[in-house]
Amino acid sequence: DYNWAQYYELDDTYNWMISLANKYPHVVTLIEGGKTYQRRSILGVKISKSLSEKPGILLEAGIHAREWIAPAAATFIINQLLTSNLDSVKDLADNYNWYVFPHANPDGYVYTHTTNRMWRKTRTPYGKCFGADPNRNWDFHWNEVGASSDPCSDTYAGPSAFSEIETLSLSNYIASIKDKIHLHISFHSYSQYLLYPYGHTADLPDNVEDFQRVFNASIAAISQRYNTKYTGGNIYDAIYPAAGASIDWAYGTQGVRMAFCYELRPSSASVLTGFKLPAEQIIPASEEVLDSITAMVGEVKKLG
Ligand code: 0X9
Ligand code: ZN
Repeated sequence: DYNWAQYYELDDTYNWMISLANKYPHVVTLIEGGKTYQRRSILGVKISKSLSEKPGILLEAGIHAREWIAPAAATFIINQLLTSNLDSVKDLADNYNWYVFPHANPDGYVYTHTTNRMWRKTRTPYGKCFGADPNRNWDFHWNEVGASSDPCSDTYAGPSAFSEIETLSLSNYIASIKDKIHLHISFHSYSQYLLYPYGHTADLPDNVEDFQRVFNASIAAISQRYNTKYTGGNIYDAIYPAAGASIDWAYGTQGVRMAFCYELRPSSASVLTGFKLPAEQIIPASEEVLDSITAMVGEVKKLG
């Protein structure tokens, strides 16, 4: 049975999501963030415990194919929202509508299983190379900084903003529900950072004091359980300039006032091992990020 002691292939997780929709028909709805270049579905679940309108939280993971802990943590959170008996988790499930896409880059993820574990991008052919970086492809200050115009680069921004059908169609889905979304969360790995806009400029978002308050509560909460230290801040200063990321687009163009990117475990490693978080750490890494999101949602709620 599906569990969090191992990493799964795309179809295993999609079949598990389909089984959830069958098991919890009044709570789980399958949603589709569009199709990929290779015609796979970008499958998501909406978790909604009643028909009344509630604030929405959007969680996308797996934009980068090799960051396997990201989709694993997203499915862990889906499962907890549906099965946990803890009051703190039940409150999250009862009081919010969740829109979760564990695999924002399915073609890339399949490729990391079949051919190249270190693949990052989409699989769109561009001359003799493949793929654009789907976290440099969103239409907000696209390709201004921290991205490449070389199709063979791992940070290739693509020939134009939203050139990738994956980012175009997922962005269209998000745009269709933007007024309901109070918080957008993106899961990546690795480095143990929590990041907020912007990536294209050192200028801070106009509500940076709110961001910093939510950030502080979120990184305090993530260390409680296993003493795991996260740092971060605005992306430009905390890691590096990078334009065209999903959370910057959500914040900068959709009016989503709270948008964060988690760079999950491990803290640091060589690129060869950093993306290969041992499967025994899926559960602790996911538990602590759910602790953090619980605190994050509580702080966001206080903002009104
Ligand atoms: O470079 C990236 O896209 C992310 N790091 S990763 O090692 N997972 O590739 C950082 C993205 C954060 N950027 C913004 N939120 N703007
Ligand atoms: Zn990433």
